[in-house]
Amino acid sequence: MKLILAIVSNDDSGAVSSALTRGGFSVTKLATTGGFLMAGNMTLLICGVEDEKVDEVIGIIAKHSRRRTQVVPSTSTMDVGMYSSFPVEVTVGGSTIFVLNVDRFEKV
Ligand code: 2BA
Repeated sequence: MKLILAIVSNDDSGAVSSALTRGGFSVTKLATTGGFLMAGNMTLLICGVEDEKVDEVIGIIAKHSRRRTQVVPSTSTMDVGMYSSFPVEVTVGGSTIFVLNVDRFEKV
């Protein structure tokens, strides 16, 4: 039996947790913050996953949090008090997943 920890972006967390719940998995969402960018993300706890279901869980997470590019507006200063706006492509989404062994799992 495994505990799966998945760190997903806030934008994708709703779709990922809904899909996992529909798939019959129990999910707990923790609001977390990345140590590098200090931006909010979401850590999903999926506990009590049978070994043979781990790939299914990872597949669901991957399907709903794919890494993709997005064009966002950015500005730069032109030294004479003027700003120019131009689109830049940034990568968003993706998940970081840890699979841990569970020695004992009980609900009392
Ligand atoms: P990702 O590698 O996709 O990581 C996204 C978030 O997942 C991280 O947020 C962190 O909260 C978590 N995470 C990733 N790997 C982890 C691990 N081994 N253990 C625990 N948590 C982990 P941030 O730390 O804010 O990082 C955001 C993005 O910044 C990262 O995206 C990566 O592209 C970049 N990054 C992170 N640390 C970096 C570093 N030391 N140097 C260069 N880029 C870094």
